[in-house]
Amino acid sequence: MRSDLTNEEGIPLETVTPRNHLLLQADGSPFIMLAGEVHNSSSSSAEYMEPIWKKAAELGMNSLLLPVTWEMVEPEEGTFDFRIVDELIDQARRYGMKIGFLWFGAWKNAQCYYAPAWVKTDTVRFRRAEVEKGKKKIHLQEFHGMPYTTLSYLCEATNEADANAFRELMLHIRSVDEQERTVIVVQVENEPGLQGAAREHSAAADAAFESAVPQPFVEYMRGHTSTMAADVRQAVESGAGSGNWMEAFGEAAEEIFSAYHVASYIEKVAAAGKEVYSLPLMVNCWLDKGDKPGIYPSGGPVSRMMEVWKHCAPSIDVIAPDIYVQNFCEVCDDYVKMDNPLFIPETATHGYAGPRLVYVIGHYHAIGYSPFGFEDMGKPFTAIESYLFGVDVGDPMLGTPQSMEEYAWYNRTLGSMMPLLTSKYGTTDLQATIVERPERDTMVFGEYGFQTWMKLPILSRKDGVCLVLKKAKDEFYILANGCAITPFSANPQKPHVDTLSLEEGLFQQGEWRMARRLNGDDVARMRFESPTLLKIKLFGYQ
Ligand code: N0T
Repeated sequence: MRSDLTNEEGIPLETVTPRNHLLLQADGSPFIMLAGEVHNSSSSSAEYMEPIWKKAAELGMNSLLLPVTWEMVEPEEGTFDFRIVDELIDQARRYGMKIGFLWFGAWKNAQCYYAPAWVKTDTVRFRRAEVEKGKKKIHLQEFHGMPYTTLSYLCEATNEADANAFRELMLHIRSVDEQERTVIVVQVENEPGLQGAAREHSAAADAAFESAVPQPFVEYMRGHTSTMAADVRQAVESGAGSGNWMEAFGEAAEEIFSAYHVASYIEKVAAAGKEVYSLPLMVNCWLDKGDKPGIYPSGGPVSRMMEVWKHCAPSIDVIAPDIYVQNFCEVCDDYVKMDNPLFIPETATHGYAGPRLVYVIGHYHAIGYSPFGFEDMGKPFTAIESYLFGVDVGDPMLGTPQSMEEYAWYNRTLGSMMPLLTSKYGTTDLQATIVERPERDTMVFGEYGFQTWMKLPILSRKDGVCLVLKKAKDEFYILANGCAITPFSANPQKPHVDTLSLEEGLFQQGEWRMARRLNGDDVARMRFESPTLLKIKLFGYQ
């Protein structure tokens, strides 16, 4: 009997706070995107996409994240061409899948790669950012001298043109898809922000930075310090409470200034689209890793600027992290503050991809998870991928691509449980543990609990994961891999537990189908070395 994990009312101490989890809908029901994001150039051609849809289907995915680019849909100002959008929607329907479109507008990885030629060439009307005084093109030292330029977040004309194109895109999607709803979410821009400096340095930017911060914004920031990153909070609290950006926000002023303007820009784009077709909208970010703003895109929707973004961009429903770093769970923790639903639009395709998928659904009740460049899953990593994924040859999980067979099993199994899973979202009836968090190896569900073991002398796996869903007070579904499980009682009146039945099986058309009845050694050890779905019934007694 373990009572240490519940409070006096018997409420588990580690609870899931209800959030806006059921945001995404497909075919009239809540939907978790078991997705993949294609490489940047794949979705510019339906023909090129054909085998990629096939691979997605083989991988058990239910949706894809696909770039739609400004340069392709508005090649000349005011002339729109949505053929590629229609073709992608047709393909998705043929494969029975949903789409999240990624609007590659003014920003793509903090640059303006995807702005149409008529925008790129009119540098007077569509001003570039001055990263350094008088310099619109610099070479980023941190990225091997990579040339860098981007559009100014202070340029009205760019903002209007971008918003107009996005409105046309959303209008078009509505006209072809409002009935079927193949497109269920849209990401506005991609990893926005400014690189090379914490803020722009044109004369106009300097003047804006010197002028008074809108007072309601200062007050909002001072009223929202409880969720802020420590250094941001300190800067905001030690600020003067009014005045120019430096006076109001001290050390954090330049990043907050950029976030304010980037978020306000994107709000205009998002609102223009939402007004004509109200789909859930998200933004994604290039993470900060303790480095200075400008090394990561300054003003981008990183968790340390989430307070700014939630205030300035109310049309954005989700702030989503692109996670290639190894402290994956810590990053997730940062992105569920302020009731932000967890959506991972990009992550690495190495060996942790599968267990992390299970964990984000079980623990964070994530609404979407999508390995990036999934069309290469199963192939050896390229040099660029090794760099991006932080591949460490000493860690076989990082050095090895995710097994496709296993990933497909996870997707299919989670997909088959969709209505059950979503019915438990926002409640403590759905929990998970993962090998990456050995200190959180226990789950309590009212009268019963489960202790999971992922590192034992006889079992030491790096992909251990366990998701538990409470079906009835003494009955549970368990999705497990690389772990051993011990059920226990959390009821002081009935401290002992027997396992009445343990079945291995799967869901078919929403019905549980037993494949094997497990007992004897299999109940004694309850150890699962390959992905397994179980149904267990427990009995507590004195
Ligand atoms: C991602 C992807 C794609 C220290 C990179 C991650 C995708 C974009 N950017 O392959 O380009 O479209 O959103 C940026 C992370 C850079 C970290 C630098 C390594």
